[in-house]
Amino acid sequence: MVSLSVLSLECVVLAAVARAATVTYNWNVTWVWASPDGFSRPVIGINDKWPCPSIDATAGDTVVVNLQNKLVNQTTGLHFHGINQLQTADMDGPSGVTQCSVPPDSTVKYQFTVDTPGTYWYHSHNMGQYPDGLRGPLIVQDPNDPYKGKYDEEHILSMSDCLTSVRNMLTPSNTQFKPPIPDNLTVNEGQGLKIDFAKGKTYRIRMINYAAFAAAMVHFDFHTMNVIMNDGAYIKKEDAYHVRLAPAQRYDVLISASDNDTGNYPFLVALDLNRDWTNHTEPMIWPHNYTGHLVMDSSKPLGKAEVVKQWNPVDDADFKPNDDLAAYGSYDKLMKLDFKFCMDQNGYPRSCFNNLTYINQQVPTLYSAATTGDSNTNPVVYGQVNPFIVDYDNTVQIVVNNIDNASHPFHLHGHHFQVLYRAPSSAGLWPGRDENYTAVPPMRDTVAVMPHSYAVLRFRANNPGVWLFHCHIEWHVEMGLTATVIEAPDRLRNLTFPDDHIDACKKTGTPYQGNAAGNTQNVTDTTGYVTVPPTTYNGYVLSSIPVQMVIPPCPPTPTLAAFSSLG
Ligand SMILES: *[C@@H]1O[C@H](CO)[C@@H](O)[C@H](O)[C@H]1NC(C)=O
Ligand SMILES: *[C@@H]1O[C@H](CO)[C@@H](O)[C@H](O)[C@H]1NC(C)=O
Ligand SMILES: *[C@@H]1O[C@H](CO)[C@@H](O)[C@H](O)[C@H]1NC(C)=O
Ligand SMILES: *[C@@H]1O[C@H](CO)[C@@H](O)[C@H](O)[C@H]1NC(C)=O
Ligand SMILES: *[C@@H]1O[C@H](CO)[C@@H](O)[C@H](O)[C@H]1NC(C)=O
Ligand SMILES: *[C@@H]1O[C@H](CO)[C@@H](O)[C@H](O)[C@H]1NC(C)=O
Ligand SMILES: *[C@@H]1O[C@H](CO)[C@@H](O)[C@H](O)[C@H]1NC(C)=O
Ligand SMILES: *[C@@H]1O[C@H](CO)[C@@H](O)[C@H](O)[C@H]1NC(C)=O
Ligand SMILES: *[C@@H]1O[C@H](CO)[C@@H](O)[C@H](O)[C@H]1NC(C)=O
Ligand SMILES: *[C@@H]1O[C@H](CO)[C@@H](O)[C@H](O)[C@H]1NC(C)=O
Ligand SMILES: *[C@@H]1O[C@H](CO)[C@@H](O)[C@H](O)[C@H]1NC(C)=O
Ligand SMILES: [Cu+2]
Repeated sequence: MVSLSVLSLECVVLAAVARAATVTYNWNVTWVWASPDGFSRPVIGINDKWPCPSIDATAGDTVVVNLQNKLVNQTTGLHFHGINQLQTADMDGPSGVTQCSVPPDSTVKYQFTVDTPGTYWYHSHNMGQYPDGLRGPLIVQDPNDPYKGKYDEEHILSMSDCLTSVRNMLTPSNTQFKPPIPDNLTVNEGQGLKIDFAKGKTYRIRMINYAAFAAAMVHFDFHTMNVIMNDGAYIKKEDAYHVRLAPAQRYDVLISASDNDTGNYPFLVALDLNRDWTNHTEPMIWPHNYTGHLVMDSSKPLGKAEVVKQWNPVDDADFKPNDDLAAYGSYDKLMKLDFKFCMDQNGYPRSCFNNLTYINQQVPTLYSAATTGDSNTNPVVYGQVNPFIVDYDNTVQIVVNNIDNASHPFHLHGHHFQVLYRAPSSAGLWPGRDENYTAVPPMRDTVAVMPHSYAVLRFRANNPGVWLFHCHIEWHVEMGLTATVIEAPDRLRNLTFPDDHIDACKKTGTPYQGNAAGNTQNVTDTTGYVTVPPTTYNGYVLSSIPVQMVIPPCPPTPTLAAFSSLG
């Protein structure tokens, strides 16, 4: 385990009030046949089952996941989305960042404390792999829930888009940066969700968007949602008729069965593939709708969801944090990120921050920070991972200028950030003046930035580690839309890492010390750095499903035929 010299006061207080337990999961990552959208296909599951199980813990608990990779010839790994990993930066999970990817037949242990209650999720952060199925809920219960007593039951409502192939996106011919378009939509990894709904009861619905590409709109017929939490941060209760979840976002909402409720109430989830849902002058498409039901009387018909003529989701930038925490004062460090699509040296479509695309290096970035001594404050040692060095306790302002014509959801690891301002579509670039920001802004871990516009975020650098900031559209991650926060490098020197994590590197001959290329003698010597993005795309490798998967009987379907033609 990492041991850092910092301890957050908040964390100590929380840990003291909760009776901390350890919850342990022994998971083999395995291929499984499933048919989430009616077509049978191999997916990545856990212990030969899919959907993947949830991690259930209480604030203050220690979570242990013993993960064995049984994917035969694919690497893997897990990231715990939204968990701050305070003092356990090496447990965050992204491959090439906080660990080496886990080779087949290897086991690694993840161990960390969950100090902040809320609705989170875990997913592979390796080779664009989570759209193949390796994802699940991570729920941290709160003994001191401010909404305790305000609801009777809770349910998870996850949603995902379904896709068959992404390879055609990452070819030189794709000069328009066209994304792969989802074929369908699933809720709770399947179809036909019914939630029992009883008079007089209030339900907490924990919504999680697992999608690789699409946002989702949600509406409940005849029932108002009271949003109480966004991305694991409590907000003051806010009424909503529609909510929009960008990929990776979560909302916890309360829904009450009123006294006059008698029937069954449909709810609608619609994939939002539009560039800009706020721009009503653009034609909108809604190609995939899903209807589920709140069921009060199963002898009555379930009913069809009402047609939503225009989606008007509640504006999450207007939410108020429940703890009234004011915006952090003036910042010490500015991370200004101009995002646009770009081309690499080989003419492949990529995504750039400040004209540079993220390129995975040989040595995981955290391992470089730990083994390059005083030089770890020099961005040169990390290679082209768009590194930003911030000092301990700095207030950091992130400005994202979205120069693209679609909205993109940006996610920061290791922190909740404040959303000081999200400018409307077509507002242009950040003017460089800090004016008109929200005094008491909402906090979350993923924010949708509008097209041709910008957002201003702040966080307090009180969590030494190496944390990614990236678009959560999985294709854009593969295209390099990532920056790296090197937080408090002076406190990362000489960190030690668990043997099983280092063994994962040794097994594949991956260097785990020194600069980005593993140079330990002269850490500013950039020889061996990866400066050209890969031209073969290994993520989402449906074509490399091991042969033995084909042995179980499975009806030939159009989708399967598509798999085999990928090879
Ligand atoms: C989406 O999934 C539903 C339920 O399995 C299925 O009925 C429908 O045909 C699918 N749509 C497409 C476009 O594949
Ligand atoms: C994981 O696989 C190993 C064999 O490699 C087996 O012994 C073990 O029981 C499996 N664990 C679970 C939880 O299925
Ligand atoms: C939006 O951007 C895409 C990709 O850069 C481009 O193909 C498309 O023409 C743009 N659309 C508009 C309306 O500018
Ligand atoms: C129940 O009554 C309330 C208050 O009159 C009304 O707002 C609501 O729409 C009713 N619900 C249904 C399902 O008719
Ligand atoms: C989905 O629902 C919207 C209305 O909310 C409708 O305009 C659209 O045609 C529907 N799409 C399909 C494929 O049924
Ligand atoms: C990116 O490149 C463009 C065109 O060369 C240039 O105008 C712009 O200033 C560059 N942006 C940054 C942040 O370096
Ligand atoms: C809305 O879309 C239209 C057509 O693409 C575009 O011309 C206009 O600038 C957009 N408006 C805003 C506010 O983004
Ligand atoms: C702040 O608001 C004022 C008044 O609406 C406006 O004049 C000014 O341009 C705004 N500043 C920024 C940076 O948007
Ligand atoms: C880190 O280890 C090196 C080599 O053992 C040692 O010289 C240095 O003092 C250590 N630094 C810290 C901050 O402990
Ligand atoms: C380390 O490498 C850099 C870049 O190649 C070079 O400029 C520098 O002189 C080297 N330092 C030593 C001590 O060799
Ligand atoms: C995995 O195995 C399959 C055949 O079983 C092969 O086609 C594929 O290339 C392999 N993938 C990798 C990444 O080695
Ligand atoms: Cu994106």
